[in-house]
Amino acid sequence: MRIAYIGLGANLPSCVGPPEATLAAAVVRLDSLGRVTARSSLYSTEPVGYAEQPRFVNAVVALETELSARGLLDALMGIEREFGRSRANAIPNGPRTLDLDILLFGDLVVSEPGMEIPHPRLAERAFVLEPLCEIAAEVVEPRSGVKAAELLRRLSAASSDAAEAVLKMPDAIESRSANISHGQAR
Ligand code: PH2
Ligand code: MG
Ligand code: MG
Repeated sequence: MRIAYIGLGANLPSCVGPPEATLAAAVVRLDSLGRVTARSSLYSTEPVGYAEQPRFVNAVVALETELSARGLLDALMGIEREFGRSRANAIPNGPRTLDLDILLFGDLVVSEPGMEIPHPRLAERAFVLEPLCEIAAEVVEPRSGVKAAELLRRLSAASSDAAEAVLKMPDAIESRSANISHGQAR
């Protein structure tokens, strides 16, 4: 049993509604892969990497699972497809109905075609580090040996813009749509 930290992101509506509703529904699907033990707030974030697109909604969950890294990655891509994600003709870093990324998977380090764990751009992304620190500030990034809170502190020191572009959202919508409560669940 390992704990995976999964990054969720969306900036296009899906079959279940706006990005907030997609993320709430995706958390319920993630729970079927093991047990979601913590979830962050939703964050409204400025697009990174490709500017001409809507703002994203981002969040991070902790998932306890028996799946292998490859099994988890395949399951995440299956859930992305359920919510209308298509990789055909997609713009790199462009708009999407749902993105599910393995950020950390216990202390596992994997470098294989199509699968890089920890997420290679974790330390550069406030839209990932802010929600990750909300639920697991002490978790260690195993390549560097540095805690999430320290990665966020360094990023904020290097670029105050990055941190300012990430805004915590009020949680009225998410708690109406999902019965997995905020923070430490069950
Ligand atoms: N995902 C990307 C590229 N840029 N920007 C924000 N704000 N949030 C994302 O989830 C995101 C992004 C590629 O996966
Ligand atoms: Mg991504
Ligand atoms: Mg992805």
